[in-house]
Amino acid sequence: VQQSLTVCVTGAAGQIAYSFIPLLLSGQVFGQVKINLRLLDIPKMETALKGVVMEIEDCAYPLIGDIQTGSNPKELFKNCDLIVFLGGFPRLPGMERKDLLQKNANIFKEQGEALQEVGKEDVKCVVVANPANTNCLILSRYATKIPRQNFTCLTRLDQNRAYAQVALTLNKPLNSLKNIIIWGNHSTTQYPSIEHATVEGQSFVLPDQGQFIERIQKRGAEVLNARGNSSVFSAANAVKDHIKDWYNGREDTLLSLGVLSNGEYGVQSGLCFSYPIRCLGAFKYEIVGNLQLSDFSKQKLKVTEEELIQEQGLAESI
Ligand code: NAX
Repeated sequence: VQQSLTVCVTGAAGQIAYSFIPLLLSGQVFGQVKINLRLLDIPKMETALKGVVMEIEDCAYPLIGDIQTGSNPKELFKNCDLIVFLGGFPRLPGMERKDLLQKNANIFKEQGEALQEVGKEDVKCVVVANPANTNCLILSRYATKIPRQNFTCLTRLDQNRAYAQVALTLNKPLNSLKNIIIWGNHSTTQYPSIEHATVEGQSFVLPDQGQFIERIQKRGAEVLNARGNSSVFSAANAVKDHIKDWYNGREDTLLSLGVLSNGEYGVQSGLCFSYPIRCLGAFKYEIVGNLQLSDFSKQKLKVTEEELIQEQGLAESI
């Protein structure tokens, strides 16, 4: 059992960080482990970051260790055991996808270089900022001394959304469901699959699978339209679930994490692809590579893989 962990949160003055930090410091991610906190954001958010630190102090969390804030990843990534990448360039009105990809590729290039220079060789990374899969891939490219399995991106929010919708549709408790899988990109091409899923140990079908898939693919936009703002506490909650299960392991079900592909299921090696994952504890996992896929599923995997190949090409043209 760890006595203390050093955790950096990037985009720490942003919305998801504001919901995630309390989960981390109240012991909901690592249990009763002391947390040294590193908060990174851009220089213009320096005052806002100070405000976040004041609120952390005012919570009087017993688990808080030391806190450092700043805008230089080379200072803040030092000695970190885990880095949660929430910081990114937002999509502004009129901005093309290509521009967004390249802006973020630049940020993740710089942060990857910082990791390579000052990072611990066993640091674990969770990329949340969009385009999450491709940002994760770029990060790993520039931090070659860190093992590739230490890089993950978040598709747990999509997984949680899929579980919730299936539970509501079948009118069954959430904990009776297992092995719903998110394949591919955290985008509208993702493939939320019930092909290997069970309810109370039995496989099942949905009344309208097409509608289910589309609902999960577009859930982010559905929340945005209703709230006038993107998903925040559900995203923070998913970051908590992702790290907690990756750290502790999970025996009872397959999980979905974006990880660097070694060619499993014919996906281009090197892409950051959301796969069925078995979390083994102590931040170890394996990609479950031997599930039988229907032709329908194979075709869905191709679509999302092609989008990731395209994103990779755009990001590389920086
Ligand atoms: P916010 O815009 O509230 O916060 C982002 C923060 O990042 C800001 O404080 C900004 O100043 C900071 N930032 C920008 N450039 C930076 C840099 N180079 N270094 C450090 N910090 C930097 O966004 P928020 O709602 O918190 O969302 C964070 C990210 O999560 C966004 O990219 C968003 O698209 C992504 N999401 C990903 C999800 C997923 O499932 N993978 C779901 C939720 C969310 O949409």
